[in-house]
Amino acid sequence: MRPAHNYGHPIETGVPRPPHEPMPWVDPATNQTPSTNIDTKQMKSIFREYGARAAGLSLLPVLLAARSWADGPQTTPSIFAPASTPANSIFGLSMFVLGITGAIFVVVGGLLAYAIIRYRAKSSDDASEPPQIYGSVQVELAWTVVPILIVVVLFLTTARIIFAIQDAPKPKDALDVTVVGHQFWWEFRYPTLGIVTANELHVPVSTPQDPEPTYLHLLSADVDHSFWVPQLAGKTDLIPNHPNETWIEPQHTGLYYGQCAQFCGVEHAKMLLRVYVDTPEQFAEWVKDQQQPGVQDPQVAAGRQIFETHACTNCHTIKGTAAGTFGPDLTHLASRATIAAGAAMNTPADLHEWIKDPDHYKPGCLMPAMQLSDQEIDQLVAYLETLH
Ligand code: HEC
Ligand SMILES: [Cu+2]
Repeated sequence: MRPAHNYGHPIETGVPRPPHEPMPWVDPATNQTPSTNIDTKQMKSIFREYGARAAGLSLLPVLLAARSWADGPQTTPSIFAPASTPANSIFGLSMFVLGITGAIFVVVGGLLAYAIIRYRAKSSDDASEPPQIYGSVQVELAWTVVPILIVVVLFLTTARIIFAIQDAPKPKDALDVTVVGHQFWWEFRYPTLGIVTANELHVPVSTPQDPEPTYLHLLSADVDHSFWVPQLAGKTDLIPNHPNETWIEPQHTGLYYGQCAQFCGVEHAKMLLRVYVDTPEQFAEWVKDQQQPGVQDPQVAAGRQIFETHACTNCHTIKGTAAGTFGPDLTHLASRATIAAGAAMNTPADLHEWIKDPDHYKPGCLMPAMQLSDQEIDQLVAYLETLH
């Protein structure tokens, strides 16, 4: 019998349980607990089955990190491929946190594996309990103080990055865009340029010679939404009556995908974002086009008339024709690649289907089917197609 400690009260160890106190799992015939020992063969097969998966999983962060070597936009956006200043800071922080938590994983997992293998049950064991040890000031201090220090370090680095992004001084020539979240689409207003558009944001690329970040003023027309373009910045919510700010500073041109990251209703998952990062020339040209009034092509007068004489005008703006604000501005609809916040492509066929039955692409969206004939819809589509 070896003495052990129970905070000063000696306890006996190595004593078999008294027979009058059978535990439910004790076999009454032998008065023994059934063996739960896993033999070496079983152990090997378990390792074979799960070991490879565990190894693969622990490699995951490394694989994901490797993706960041590919510059520029990705069709499946990843926070591990940052392409804008705030996203770069967040990526650096994530890697730091992954490094620390990865090291903890390796230490804890290693100790666990060591204990499992080194102290596994041997055939020579008598079924008695091993010596019980209670309390060790050193060990308890170590596993209290070390995690506290780790958490403090993680907290301070995270707070530093958050404040660095939030308090970044806004350069004078930064572009201002007001983003309004709607169920289930995005409105983009460029107050200094007099432009209103939807779902597809255009911003200029920012280079070291000519830094030009875009500051986004985030508002909501109805419920909570969240602006998230993973390669450009972290998520920021658009909250009714609580303006928020975020900014992006993309360093590579191209198309970046994002999406509303806050459940805002049935069609939340189809509230996609497209951010076009243009060269300064492309951007200037886009701005010039968007500042034009709506095209008035006499060849599609029939379609325009249908638009003007139906409720479309209550909800949509076409500069010079209608001034509704419930739905997206259609003045330059034809300049966009998609409709309905990325739910459908901007082709005549999809436009036709959309106007005929918006629920076909977005069940529960807030545009009603207008009960028009196919011929009327064709004329409408022909008109909308001219709105470059
Ligand atoms: C009750 C208001 C309402 C009426 C009436 C209405 N719409 Fe809409 N419309 C919307 C809303 C809201 C959206 C955005 C839907 C979404 O993406 O979830 C939309 C989206 C659209 C889009 C896609 C725009 C884009 O850039 O994504 C087109 C095109 C469109 N409407 C055309 C029409 C036409 C043509 C009519 C008349 C026949 C019409 N709408 C009538 C509210 C309306
Ligand atoms: Cu949303």
